[in-house]
Amino acid sequence: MADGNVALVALGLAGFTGLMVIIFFPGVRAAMGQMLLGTILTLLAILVVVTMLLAIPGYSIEPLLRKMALVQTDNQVVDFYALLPERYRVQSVEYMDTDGDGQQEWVVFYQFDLADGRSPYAGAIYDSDRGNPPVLFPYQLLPPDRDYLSDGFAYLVPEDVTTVGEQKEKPVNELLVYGQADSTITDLTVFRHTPNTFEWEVPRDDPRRYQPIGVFRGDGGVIYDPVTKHITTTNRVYDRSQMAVQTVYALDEGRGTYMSISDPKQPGAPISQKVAFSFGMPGDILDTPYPEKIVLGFYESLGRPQSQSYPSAREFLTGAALIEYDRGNLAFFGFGGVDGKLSDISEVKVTELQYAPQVEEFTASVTAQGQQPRFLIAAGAFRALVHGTPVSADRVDWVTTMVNGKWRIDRHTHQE
Ligand SMILES: [Ca+2]
Ligand SMILES: [Ca+2]
Repeated sequence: MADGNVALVALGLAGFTGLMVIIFFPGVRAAMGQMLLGTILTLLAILVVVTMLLAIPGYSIEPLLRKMALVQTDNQVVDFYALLPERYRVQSVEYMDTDGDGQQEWVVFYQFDLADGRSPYAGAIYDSDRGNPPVLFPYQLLPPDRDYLSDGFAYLVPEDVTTVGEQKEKPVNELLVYGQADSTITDLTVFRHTPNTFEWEVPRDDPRRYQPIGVFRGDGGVIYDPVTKHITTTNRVYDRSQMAVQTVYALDEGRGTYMSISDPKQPGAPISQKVAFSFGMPGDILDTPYPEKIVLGFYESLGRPQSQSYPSAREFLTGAALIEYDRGNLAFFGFGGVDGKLSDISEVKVTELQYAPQVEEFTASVTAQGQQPRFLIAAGAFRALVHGTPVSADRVDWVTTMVNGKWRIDRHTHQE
């Protein structure tokens, strides 16, 4: 019996027992009557409140957010819900010091509608440190190539990324603006406060007061590492095999930016890039026929400590590959000209991985088990450490074959 059915039967029995008690015990019946009355009154009260809320035209959760935003801003109350025209739907207001002057500003994230029907998030920092009397002026938080921050929920995290352009005694946090869709951070824009007017001037936002020094997107995630200041993006590329390209960018410490010198609208060249599993290597990897997945699994297992959760590098292999693996033939696996053993290899990074779906099942091989489908994979470039020294490996083409119910790889010899 399903859990739900058991619960229903239990509920039925409880109801029946209750009914019997009420019918045969007058004292209990009187007490139950009071409880019932209380319950009905409570339900009625809830009904009245809900009806009234629904009846008020334009009622939404907004007044609550609005109240929270007002509470957050101490005694300096600005109601951005009233200030902004209706097409800017305020989503959050925070009150923090974003320019290091000891005074707090308002960080306002809002949504607006694009012609294509999307409602992305945009943001602005409202400051009142200019003008006499002061004006409340919005400084936009904008990436260089578009007029919004993210399609997902946006929020700001202050973080000291760089000190370039700052006075030693007056450090300023940079602003990390994340965009999050479902549970994945898909956007990260890093802003640096750059004074653009003198205190006695009227405020303006051209050039921008908060300049983007890093703009990153990744449909599989974007991560900032506060220790190395590296930013890693994950972009899914081989959807069928849940594989992604992971790209790592480093801060240009001298210039205080992640952006390229030649094209300030783009991040500079990454410091490393590799093909990886979007969600880590699947434990049942040898049960799936996708050749790109098995080749990546093999190279990830090569030079990695043995684990209970994954097959060892040897288990990925069949045929000549298995024999050469046992002989420790590095050249067979692409490491030609490298002096060492397979166990000397560590930190293998697959930098390119191609598969050729159009030639899959190009031939059926005759094996001891009879005819088996075979799949062709061309593994592109990869890098690794041998004795701790980085080496680039030669391209190796692989074929997958089903052996004893598991998918395995052997080198493709171009003789078919
Ligand atoms: Ca401030
Ligand atoms: Ca700083």
